[in-house]
Amino acid sequence: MQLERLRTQLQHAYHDNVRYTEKFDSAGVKPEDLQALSELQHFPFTRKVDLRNAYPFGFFAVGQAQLARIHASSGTTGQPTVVGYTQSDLNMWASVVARSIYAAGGRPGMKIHVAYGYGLFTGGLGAHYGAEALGCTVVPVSGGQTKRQVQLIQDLQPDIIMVTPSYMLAILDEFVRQGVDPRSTSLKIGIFGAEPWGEGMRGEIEQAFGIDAVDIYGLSEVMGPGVAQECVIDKGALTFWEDHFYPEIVDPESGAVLGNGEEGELVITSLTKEAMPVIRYRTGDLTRLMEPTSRSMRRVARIGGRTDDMLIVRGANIFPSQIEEHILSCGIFAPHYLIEVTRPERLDEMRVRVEARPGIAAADWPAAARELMRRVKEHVGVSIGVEVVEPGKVERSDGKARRVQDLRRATD
Ligand code: DLL
Repeated sequence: MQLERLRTQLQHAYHDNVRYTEKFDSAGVKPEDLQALSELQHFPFTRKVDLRNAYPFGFFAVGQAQLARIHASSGTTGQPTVVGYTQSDLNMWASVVARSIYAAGGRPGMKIHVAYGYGLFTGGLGAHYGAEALGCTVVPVSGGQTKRQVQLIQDLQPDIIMVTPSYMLAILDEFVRQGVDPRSTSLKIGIFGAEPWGEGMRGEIEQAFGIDAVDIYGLSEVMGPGVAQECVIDKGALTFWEDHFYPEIVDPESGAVLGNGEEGELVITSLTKEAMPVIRYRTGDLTRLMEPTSRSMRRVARIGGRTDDMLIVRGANIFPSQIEEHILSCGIFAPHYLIEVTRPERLDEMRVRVEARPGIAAADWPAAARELMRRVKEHVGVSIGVEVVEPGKVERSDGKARRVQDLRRATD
């Protein structure tokens, strides 16, 4: 089925979008050349910069009148990219999100509080229509107004919340501030994504709310949330919805396709999209492919970082998620932090500003800071400075959190 769909998708891209015609022609490949899935590796990559250069509609493969909706990527790493959907694309999207919610433990009739942002960002509306397609009751709250989020969770009694993990932490703060026990709510499941979050963060959220926290992955260029989903009965990796999205893992440097189990950059080809087929899209996300378990499709490991948020500090490669794991394993610090990288003289310096958990005496901060420095030095291989601040002093986000401030570029 994948092969058949892939051949049709390549035909559609090649014949209905001039940029793909040019790309395929200059690589000397034709859709009908493809006889086996593995031959996809001979087709050219599509990169974010290609989409940017074609801003806004240059990668669309249907006429405007056939478009049912337009979204745009969050633009966290530059100019946004615009993406389009036909009605059939929207139906497919809703069906994979419905499947994702089901794998997360959701069932028809359950109530879902959606606190992903509604608007051009794909999170809110993507979750919304998937939840409706599954037969759930949707509460379309969107992000922000944290006090009201807490109120609505208490009053409307949702079973599931869909939100970025960092905004879930802001909601947690608000529960604590109001003196309401977060374990007393009706919530059973949280479906978190749109940014990296590690096992430490999972433990933090599951414990605080008494819920199952599962991971949802996706990106606007490919569709939005619901490209892959962690099953609640089998946490640790995400089932990739391979009937609609074909995954490859490539070496980020050479672009060579890597084997199952090897860590590299995730490349995705859509199999059934109409408005904007994507062929070998370089996601920038680092992961590896794994064998299926509870469901028949292959899985991907949780995404700990992107090729472009890897920090190179004094020659060492570091992902913010690595620092996060050590922050949380200390037991003294809250999951609110900002990593600042500077180059005051000729050498890079990395400083972590992190909040102490409420109730930890300030007298205990210096020892905890030293312990964090020691662990990071030992396990990540880099010396850092640690500044411990009071609870609430690190800026909260109501969407994707900003974890890194790299001030080196300004001084280069
Ligand atoms: O973030 C779509 C989405 C919405 C996914 C809600 C999940 C939930 P973009 O704004 O285009 O789309 O950003 C996509 O976010 O390439 C990853 O780098 C990152 N990302 C998304 N989900 C995860 C995840 C949405 N579960 C970019 N873990 C992707 C780690 C994630 N990173």
